[in-house]
Amino acid sequence: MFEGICAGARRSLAGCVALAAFAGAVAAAPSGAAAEEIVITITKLQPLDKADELSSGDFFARMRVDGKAAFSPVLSGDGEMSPNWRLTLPVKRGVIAVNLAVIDKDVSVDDPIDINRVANKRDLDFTVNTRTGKIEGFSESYKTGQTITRAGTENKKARVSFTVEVKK
Ligand SMILES: [Ca+2]
Ligand SMILES: [Ca+2]
Repeated sequence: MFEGICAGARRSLAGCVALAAFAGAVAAAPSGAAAEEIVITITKLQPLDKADELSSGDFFARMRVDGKAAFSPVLSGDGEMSPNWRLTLPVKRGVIAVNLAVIDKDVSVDDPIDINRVANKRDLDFTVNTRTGKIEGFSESYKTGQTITRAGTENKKARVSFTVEVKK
């Protein structure tokens, strides 16, 4: 099951490990605990300043839900990119707290890129209602499938566009 799931989708190793852990939890849970998946697709990424002093930034995205994480591959560049990264995590039905970060990969410490216009906050926190498709936590509310665009204002910043979907 582990290999089948991971081979069928473009997931990082970390995503596979997280999924395998969840699959074990589901197997042990009583029947009726329906599982769904939240899928974030990063459609556009535009660096707004230099993430690295000496080279183009090397970016990846990380989605976190309930202690599990999914990671995109790394993409280098300094112009507008269309990575179409898909981040997928299994969730229970209901209102799910999601964290989304864009990170510049570095040899020493990975730097979070500012994609949140709120001061001193670089990542995005929002909730997804898997029953209604409502996405909340931004200044306006969205529905699943709509493109959400956010940009940071602090040093090492980017504009990111993404969609959120619920797969049943
Ligand atoms: Ca870097
Ligand atoms: Ca910020």
